[in-house]
Amino acid sequence: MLFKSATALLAFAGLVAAAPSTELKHGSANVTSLNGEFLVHFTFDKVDAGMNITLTGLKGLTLNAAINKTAGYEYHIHVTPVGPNYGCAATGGHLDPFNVGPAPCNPTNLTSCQTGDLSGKHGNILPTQDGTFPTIQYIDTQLSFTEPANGPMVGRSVVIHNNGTRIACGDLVVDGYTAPAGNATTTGAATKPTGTDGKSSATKLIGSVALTGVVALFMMAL
Ligand SMILES: *[C@@H]1O[C@H](CO)[C@@H](O)[C@H](O)[C@H]1NC(C)=O
Ligand SMILES: *[C@@H]1O[C@H](CO)[C@@H](O)[C@H](O)[C@H]1NC(C)=O
Ligand SMILES: *[C@@H]1O[C@H](CO)[C@@H](O)[C@H](O)[C@H]1NC(C)=O
Ligand SMILES: *[C@@H]1O[C@H](CO)[C@@H](O)[C@H](O)[C@H]1NC(C)=O
Ligand SMILES: *[C@@H]1O[C@H](CO)[C@@H](O)[C@H](O)[C@H]1NC(C)=O
Ligand SMILES: *[C@@H]1O[C@H](CO)[C@@H](O)[C@H](O)[C@H]1NC(C)=O
Ligand SMILES: [Cu+2]
Repeated sequence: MLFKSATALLAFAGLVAAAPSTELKHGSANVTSLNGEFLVHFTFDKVDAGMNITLTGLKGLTLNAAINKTAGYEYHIHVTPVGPNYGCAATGGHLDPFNVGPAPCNPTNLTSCQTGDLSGKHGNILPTQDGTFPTIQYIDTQLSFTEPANGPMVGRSVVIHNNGTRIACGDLVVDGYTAPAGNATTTGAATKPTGTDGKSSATKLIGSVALTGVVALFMMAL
């Protein structure tokens, strides 16, 4: 009798739990600079092993740009959405629900990596002559649309840097996700916004003065 009712209760609980939720399975981001000269399309698909991520480089990551070409482009999931006019500064720090901090990520030891440090774990994007690159694809085992409770991958943004400077950003839009009422930003805890670029703001200012072209235009827009 007890067994029977427990089974019924479990079945009922299962129905209740399954019915109202839209499963979050797919997200995407168009990461661009203000003037649109720089564009990378990201997709995020939930798979058994984690998150299947693709980057399609549409334009702008050219060898001709006034950037540090050796460094290539670092990119991360940042905690808050992009501000008005592609305000990449509004995106806060890296998604870091386990408070790893900005120390270098060792991709063979994921506990040393911030969850949102995608290039730390999977490598920087390298510039090419025409500014496009073959699609990059990998599976990240740490990211999830629902876990951990204090730092899921919803309500976030993706930011691309060169040599620490934020050069492009875009909101990470997850199909079926609605931000909590009255809160268009995030659902969870995040890292401290300071220091995550590995540079002081004074250094960034000096760097931006030296840069020209798309990067300089973008920094002016900030
Ligand atoms: C990205 O850009 C494409 C093409 O303009 C558009 O269809 C899509 O809705 C955009 N996605 C996001 C998340 O903004
Ligand atoms: C990940 O995405 C790529 C590109 O869409 C696809 O070819 C591959 O089969 C996917 N991997 C898994 C495990 O779903
Ligand atoms: C890269 O960053 C370093 C250290 O912050 C700075 O000294 C250098 O000028 C930067 N280089 C470029 C090309 O932006
Ligand atoms: C360019 O970036 C590389 C790798 O981060 C760094 O070692 C080098 O010092 C940088 N060069 C300049 C001129 O800033
Ligand atoms: C992995 O990284 C963590 C955090 O930095 C560190 O405490 C731990 O010792 C590292 N493990 C190995 C095997 O290197
Ligand atoms: C929105 O979320 C942030 C981060 O969790 C929180 O600090 C803030 O109070 C929330 N705002 C509203 C209006 O709920
Ligand atoms: Cu970043």
